Amino acid sequence: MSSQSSLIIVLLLANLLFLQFIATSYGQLRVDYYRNSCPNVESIVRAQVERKFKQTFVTAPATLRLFFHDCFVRGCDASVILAKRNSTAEKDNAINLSLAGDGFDTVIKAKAAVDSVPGCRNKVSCADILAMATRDVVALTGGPSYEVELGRRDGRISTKASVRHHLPHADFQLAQLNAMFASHGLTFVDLVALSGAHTIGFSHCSQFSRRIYRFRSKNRIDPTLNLGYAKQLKQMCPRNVDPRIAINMDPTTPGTFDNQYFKNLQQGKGLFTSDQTLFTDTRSRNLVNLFASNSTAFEQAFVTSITKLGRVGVKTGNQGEIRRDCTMVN
Ligand code: HEM
Ligand SMILES: *[C@@H]1O[C@H](CO)[C@@H](O)[C@H](O)[C@H]1NC(C)=O
Ligand SMILES: *[C@@H]1O[C@H](CO)[C@@H](O)[C@H](O)[C@H]1NC(C)=O
Ligand SMILES: CC(=O)N[C@H]1CO[C@H](CO)[C@@H](O)[C@@H]1O
Repeated sequence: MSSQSSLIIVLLLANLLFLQFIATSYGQLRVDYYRNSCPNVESIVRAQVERKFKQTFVTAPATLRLFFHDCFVRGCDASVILAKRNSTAEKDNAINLSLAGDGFDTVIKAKAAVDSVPGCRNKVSCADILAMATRDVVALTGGPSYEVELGRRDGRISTKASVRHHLPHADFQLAQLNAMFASHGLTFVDLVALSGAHTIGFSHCSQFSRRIYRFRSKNRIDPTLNLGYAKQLKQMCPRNVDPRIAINMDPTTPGTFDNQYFKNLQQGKGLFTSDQTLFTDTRSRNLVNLFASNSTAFEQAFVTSITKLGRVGVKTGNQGEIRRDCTMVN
């Protein structure tokens, strides 16, 4: 072998080693990430989530939505939980005004429980606790159980301004929703499956009042809305309603994580434009029909998609930190 070709081989090997190094330092999430450092972390988190869920049902939708918002803004790094005294953090953005406090509280209580176990202290990230708590609330409300990937590190940056272009709005149509999900590496199937999260939880009237009172700036009701449902919505959300009033997003089985959301869409009972468009638009209608008719298909798709959501922009290895207090950088 010439010295030139052995040099090439050495360089190739070095290159491989370097690639390997990059692969491990950016890492992959793993279900058994805390096996040695905090082996009981999942049961510790679950016990706290169950306790809080027994105190208030809102624990479930609030935690699930918090996870979504966290992952869509700067990746799943618990940046949404950071607070700043001057109200310039992500959670201070208007769109987060409606994030129920119980989601934050769930993570903070679970973190305290984890850190009360001496071996686990300061070993488990707030981002992972939110991911575990999300899995737990889905199961607690009757949804599928799944293994949750772990190993996320917490971010150090949270700004109000970063929220604007990263979260979808209730008046988005399919193309806008698709574009936003695609920008986070999520597909059209992920969009439809994850929207099924609206099978639990609450919305303030302002999110859809245009659909029942001023559709396209006229004194009209959105024609894609079921008329009977629109009338009920008007009763629950009269003009000049108290802005704190929130109503069930799934009018049929509000307390259960099931595929009723998709059946509602078939009947024109999607609360937001962003919900109803999934059925109105023929490009996604077949998928809605599938999830409406086959709850196993929905549950499998949801698990796949929420696992993908949990990988969006994660920080691993030496990136970020393990926050000691979920509301503050170390
Ligand atoms: C597809 C685009 C989406 C849009 C436009 C959207 C929009 C909204 C809006 C406007 C609310 C009501 C907020 C309020 O008035 O309090 C809401 C609630 C909620 N969203 Fe979404 N969302 C979307 C996707 C998702 C996803 C992917 C998830 C989770 C995987 C999710 C989970 C929830 C939950 C659980 C609630 C209820 C929160 C509570 O009761 O505290 N949403 N969403
Ligand atoms: C708000 O506080 C943070 C630190 O908590 C600081 O980095 C930021 O510059 C402040 N922003 C304003 C507008 O004062
Ligand atoms: C429902 O979906 C599951 C999972 O995709 C599939 O295995 C099953 O055959 C479907 N059931 C029906 C009745 O189509
Ligand atoms: C849950 C939560 O922290 N909500 C905050 C959202 O932002 C407003 C200020 O813009 C705060 O008053 C809320 O407490």
